[in-house]
Amino acid sequence: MARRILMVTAPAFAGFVALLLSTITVPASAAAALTVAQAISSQGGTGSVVGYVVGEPTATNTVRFSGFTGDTAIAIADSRTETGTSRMVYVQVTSAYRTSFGLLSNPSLIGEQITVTGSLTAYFSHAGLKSPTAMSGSGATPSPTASSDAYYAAASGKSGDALKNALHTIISTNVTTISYDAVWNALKVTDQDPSNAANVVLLYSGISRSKTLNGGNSGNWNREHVWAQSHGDFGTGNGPGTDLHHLRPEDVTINATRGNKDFDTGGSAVSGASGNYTDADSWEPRNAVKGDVARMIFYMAVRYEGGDGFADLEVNNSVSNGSHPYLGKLSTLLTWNSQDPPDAAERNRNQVIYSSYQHNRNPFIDHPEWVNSIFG
Ligand SMILES: [Ca+2]
Ligand SMILES: [Ca+2]
Repeated sequence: MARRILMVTAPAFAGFVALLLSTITVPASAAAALTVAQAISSQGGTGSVVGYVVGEPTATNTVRFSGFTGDTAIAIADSRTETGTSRMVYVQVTSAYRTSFGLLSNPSLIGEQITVTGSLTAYFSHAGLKSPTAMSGSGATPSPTASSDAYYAAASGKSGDALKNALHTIISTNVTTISYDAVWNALKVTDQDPSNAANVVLLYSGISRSKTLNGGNSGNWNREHVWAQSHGDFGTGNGPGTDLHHLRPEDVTINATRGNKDFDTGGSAVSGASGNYTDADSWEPRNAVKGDVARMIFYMAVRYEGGDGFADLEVNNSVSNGSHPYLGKLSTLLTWNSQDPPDAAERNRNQVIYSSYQHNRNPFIDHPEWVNSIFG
């Protein structure tokens, strides 16, 4: 049976895991689950704890948020964006649960809410839960609501321009920018192929290519600016030109073919990038990343408002924006956001950028419905 599972495709396997998780339930007789904060302050005895999977503990004060190394321990917290280890419970994942709950095997579990039952006792010399007798998950990452997620608290109840302004402040505060050179190594983490840790997945072409083939020659991959650099002329200094939320690995030749075109449907099939189309003034990415592209563009329009030495980037309905700080086509991008909602891989990428690099999030991956509130 295990061999058969390993042979099915990755999406089918994810679906199987989701189905598996959704069918494991805590016995009805179990007492109400503790929050993580309650479990930290009531160590001793047995109990159930509910929390979001945030990482893999490897030492008392060390939790990996990406690049997972094993299936034997996970960290859970009351907020899916938690990075402080003092607000986490470390959960021992015993052999019976590793296939479903180990992060090396299931990196897309990051952000998922789970319930675990076991001994509330120290693990890695840290507040913990060991020897689990039950572990269950919702099978899907719940979209955080503004009321439940501290990160978006200032956006609670807002819509339209007020929501845009609140999100701009949230995603521009306490941000770490990285250098253009550092982008190379970051992309090797954020865009790692889930089925081959030696490779990255190229955005438009979908090709899995060796991480070591980064560079500027034919056959290499390089750093594609999804919001084309010339639309606002922001260059490659720390800022929009190095913002990982819209930088993706792409084949050098495909990147050059996209150039600085706006996004829209139509044109001729692109050689070497199946499912992509282009004409003189626009680029249509493959279906699997249409929504990803739209949400990257909407992020950039909210993140950059002209107050930090860079142009105010905005989305419009043109496909002839040239060097203006605008990118189109708005109506098409709205459709793509709806057609291709965020999946586990896109959410995981957002989490990795947040926890390991920039410490800000793309709100439209967490809340795709905010796209229409602001831009619809
Ligand atoms: Ca997608
Ligand atoms: Ca803007």
